[in-house]
Amino acid sequence: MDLDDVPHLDAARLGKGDALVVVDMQNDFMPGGALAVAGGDAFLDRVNALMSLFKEHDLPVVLTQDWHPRDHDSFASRHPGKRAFDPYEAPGIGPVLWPDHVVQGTRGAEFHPGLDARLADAVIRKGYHKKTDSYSGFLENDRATETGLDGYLRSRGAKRIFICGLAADYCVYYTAADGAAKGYEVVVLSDLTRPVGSPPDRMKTATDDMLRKGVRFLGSAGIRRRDAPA
Ligand code: VGL
Ligand code: ZN
Repeated sequence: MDLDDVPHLDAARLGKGDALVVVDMQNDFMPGGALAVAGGDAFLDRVNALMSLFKEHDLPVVLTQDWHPRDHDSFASRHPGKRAFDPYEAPGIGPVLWPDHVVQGTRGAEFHPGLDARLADAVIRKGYHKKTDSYSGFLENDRATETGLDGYLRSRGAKRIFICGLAADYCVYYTAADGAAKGYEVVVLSDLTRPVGSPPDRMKTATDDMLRKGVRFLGSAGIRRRDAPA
């Protein structure tokens, strides 16, 4: 199923135990970037407003930051004869290879200047082990190595996490699926994310899997303040 066709919640009222996770809103994933996601910069203001709203409620706001060494094994440039977006499967790498992106210390790895990163309580970096990718904000692609996000959210008392950011069919998808597997109530903000779209059916498969795993979907306009009238 496509993200637009998925059944959505009507609304969600913010309260104790809620947290916001903003995934990989970095220059390289924005239009013009090394691994550009179409429309990736179209909802920065909404994300800023949402971060402010969570802060007002004293609820945790976490950013994830994809953060690769310059010779990361997920880069097609490391594999002779391969090109970006070519299919490739190896332990911790795949299902496709990527253009070089979010290399540590480069401008492409920085958060988009339109994202107000001052509003975040914590930044969790991921993808820094050369031989293993990390799509999920929780677990690397070996499906075992923790990033620390779960520990952070748990120690802040989070029970329900709202997820937005890039990209819908990779890092948002895996973060949502892993969050659900770890026992969080997971709500993906479907208007505040966009897919890479490679391979082409990727978003459909990802959406079906999120549904199977109990992830729920909401438009960000459905988020209600704690004290809003019913
Ligand atoms: C991502 C592909 C490679 C993402 C990161 O943020 O979704 N996708 N690295
Ligand atoms: Zn990456």
